[in-house]
Amino acid sequence: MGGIREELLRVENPNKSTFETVCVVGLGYIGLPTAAFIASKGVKVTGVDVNPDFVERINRGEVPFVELGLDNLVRSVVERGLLTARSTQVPADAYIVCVPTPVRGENHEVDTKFINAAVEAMAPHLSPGALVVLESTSPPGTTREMAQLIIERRPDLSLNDGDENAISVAHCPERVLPGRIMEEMESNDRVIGGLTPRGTQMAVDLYSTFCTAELLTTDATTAEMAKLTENSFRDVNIAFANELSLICDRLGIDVWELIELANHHPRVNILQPGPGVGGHCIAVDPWFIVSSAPEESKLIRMARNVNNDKPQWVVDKVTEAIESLEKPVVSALGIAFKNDIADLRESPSRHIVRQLAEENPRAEIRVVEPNVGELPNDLKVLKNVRKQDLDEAVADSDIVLLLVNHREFLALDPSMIGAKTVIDTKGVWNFG
Ligand code: SAJ
Repeated sequence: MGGIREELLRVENPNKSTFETVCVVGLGYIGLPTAAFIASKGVKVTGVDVNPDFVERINRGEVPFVELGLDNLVRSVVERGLLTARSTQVPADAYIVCVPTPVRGENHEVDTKFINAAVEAMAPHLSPGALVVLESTSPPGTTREMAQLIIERRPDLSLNDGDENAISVAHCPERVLPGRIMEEMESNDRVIGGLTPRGTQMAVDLYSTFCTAELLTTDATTAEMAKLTENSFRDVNIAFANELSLICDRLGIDVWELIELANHHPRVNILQPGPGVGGHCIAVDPWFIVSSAPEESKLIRMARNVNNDKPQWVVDKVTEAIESLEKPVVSALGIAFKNDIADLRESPSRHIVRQLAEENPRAEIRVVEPNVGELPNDLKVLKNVRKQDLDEAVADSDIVLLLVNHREFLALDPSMIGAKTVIDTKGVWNFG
């Protein structure tokens, strides 16, 4: 049954565009590469962002954040006149909404204010036949609510396939891994769910302009849930690894050796413990499932809490290690949310540095982060925190705290460590 259903869900990639103009709303980590990939296929793309600095820089062919290889693509489509950034929306055949969907409040509900603002600005430009795709990660039901908002603003339009004045609406969640966007944008399978069959088919046509992988079709609500499920799966599995790291620390077992051994079993594949889970996706999306079905989401909620508690556990470990030192110096290696990127959002390492400095005012924290020019403001304001180069920071410190497995840290010369205390939250060094 499952196999047959899967066959039915697959849609052949027609690889041709029926869209002459596309408007991508939100030019962040997802919107900008999406806009650039579509433009690279010869479609005229307008990218829209509320940040005037982003608009200016993109129109100069620059990428306002770090993503390997994206700068060449953006430069080329901007130079060829295929991608133009601006601060207001324009009439287009298709719209792709890639704005943030933060969580808010104690119940961790979604805040749709950016989607709503995007739709308010879009509504006056919509014509019958247009397609609107929501890419932003959202709780089940959000795409339908977005469509209803459009109709409230434009009662002259319809959501029913076949009506002369119909527009189409679909959800197509992004799935690319920051740091590998250039490869994954084209080659990751996509889940596409329209509110109507025509919405699904139009979105398949749009994404097939640049995505060479399978375009799997379903309804909008299942597509929304699929994305949340993927990230929750990872969160739950990382929580398992993080919980193991606490258990092993208590029992005097090397958790990384343990995981390596257990992973030799043909049906076991444990992820890696770390200082916590960061980024704007895995640390956030599971809450959308919890807030949609709080009674039933016991494991998903627990996993979130396990991962959220890990940074404080690391802070406590370092605090314990510096207790006997009069003027302790700690080198904190990495404040990005994961390796080899410059993204500091929801970063457990950044949180650990802040907490450590605040809880231990007599300690000096030397932060090493090769991927950013300067410290973010929340760390800059702390008197006992400053940024330093790797070699100097390690040489000056009593405790070396590895928080992110950046390539520069993996290559550290073990002789630099000597008799210093090492707290390796990623299990990448073997200096013992
Ligand atoms: N982490 C661990 N242990 C691991 C793996 C990851 O502690 O074994 C930590 C990382 O250090 C980081 C966090 O988890 O702090 C998340 O990193 P990640 O590389 O697992 O994922 P993201 O947040 O960069 O990207 C995820 C991806 N989702 C999945 O892998 C299911 C990506 O495909 C999504 O597009 C992205 O979320 C998103 O935008 O939703």
